Amino acid sequence: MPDTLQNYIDGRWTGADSGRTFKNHNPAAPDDLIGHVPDSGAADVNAAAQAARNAFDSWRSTPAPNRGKILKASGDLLAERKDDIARAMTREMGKPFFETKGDVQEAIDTAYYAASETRRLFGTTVPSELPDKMNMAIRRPLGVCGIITAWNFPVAVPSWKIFPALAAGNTIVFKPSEDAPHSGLLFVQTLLDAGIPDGVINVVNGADTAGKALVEHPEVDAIGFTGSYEVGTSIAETCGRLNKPISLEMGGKNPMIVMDDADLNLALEGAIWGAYGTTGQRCTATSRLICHEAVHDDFVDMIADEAETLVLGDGNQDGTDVGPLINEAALETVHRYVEVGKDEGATLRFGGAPADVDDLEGHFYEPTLFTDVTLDMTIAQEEIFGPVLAVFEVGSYDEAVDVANSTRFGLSSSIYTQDVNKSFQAMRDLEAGITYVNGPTIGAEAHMPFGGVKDTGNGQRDGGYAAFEFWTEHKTVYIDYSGQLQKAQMDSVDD
Ligand code: UN1
Repeated sequence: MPDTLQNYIDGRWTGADSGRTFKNHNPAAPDDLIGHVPDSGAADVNAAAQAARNAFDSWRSTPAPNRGKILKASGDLLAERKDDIARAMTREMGKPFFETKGDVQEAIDTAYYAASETRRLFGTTVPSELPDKMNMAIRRPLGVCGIITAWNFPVAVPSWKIFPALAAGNTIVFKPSEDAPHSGLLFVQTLLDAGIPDGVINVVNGADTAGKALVEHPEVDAIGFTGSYEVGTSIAETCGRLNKPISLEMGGKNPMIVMDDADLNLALEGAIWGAYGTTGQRCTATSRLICHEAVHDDFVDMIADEAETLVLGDGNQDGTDVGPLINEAALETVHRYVEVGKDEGATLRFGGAPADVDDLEGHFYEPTLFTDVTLDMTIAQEEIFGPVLAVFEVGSYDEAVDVANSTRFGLSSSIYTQDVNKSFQAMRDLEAGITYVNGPTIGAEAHMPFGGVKDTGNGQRDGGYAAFEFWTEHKTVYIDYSGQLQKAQMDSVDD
């Protein structure tokens, strides 16, 4: 008997006001029904936003280190429940157990990082222009924050936004992805068990209707979004009209450059896990390999041999390397891109078809590689979000950088080289929010800024102190202890 999942509003588990639900399946075995999920609408969002508003005063007035204690306890409890949450996450969204454990670990790291930051949350004190006067700027929370996230990192990515937002004194309405609601609920349940007070975090499940109502709700002061470019920019338009701050993390088309002097065995592991890990369903996935002509043929052969050893299957089975795509629509999209790649003249070196996996009806797709890719091709430009690697052959570092920078996205990037000068040039030259040297394009750490340039984002960052810069605003305070009216501009005008 599958579970009925619920919303969490004002300290209570509840269904959608309309009574409507949708089904949540295991992508490795679609007959495995995980649960019925509330299909929420404006009434549910309204109740959640009001609850978050009512809880805001008391939460923001709680001393920040006390908020930090609850976040620390959340991290401890996530660590205790790590395997259980990871098992449920694998069942729900398909990536292998070793990867879902990593997903929960990112949330644990973020909890500890955000908890520690509650003892800093530094503002600034600066000298005044005037005698007997002090100036400072302190950080304040934004208010009620709406969090809308994708299914591929269903605990880590919400945690990147929710923990710093809570640490800073905001309250939350969280809409997990409709493709991974169970993981989101297990995450929130853990925070509640760690002591987050009623109303401080609320969960509204659903799809576009719930998301739209959340963005438009007048009590929601700011939005954090991770997902597609199309949805992100349409939300941003609404936020622009309503004058709400928004932090956007959207697509990637992440290049890995392999130079002629690279350690090819090291680069091989990076390419395999960057391109085919998580079935390519990361915004940081390595989707373009830019190979120096001196090593191109050998390196492509190495990838072909290694990719053959990858075991596709149910991520909860020992030995599985690569799980399914998230749903049927994703499988169709990936396959369509592969067909377009062939039509436009790229050479399909291996893969290129849905994969049969014993006894499983899931949405499996073969690890796929195209060579002879040129910049004008669709597979060179668009985010496929599947296990498809497009290989370019280049003659020089400058050409490699030109190819790397010739997309509209700019999230992650990587270069494999032994040349220290080339490494530093790449750090400078690659148009991306993240550059790895001798590592794949994946593997962000919780206390570092995470996000991208160009069409990947809007200048905001998750992760590290940068996240606090988004989830707080400054209040500037002047304290005059001279006992008289001092006029800064007038007194200094003659200087
Ligand atoms: C994402 O795909 O949205 O750096 C996030 C990484 C992971 C996070 C990916 N830690 O690849």
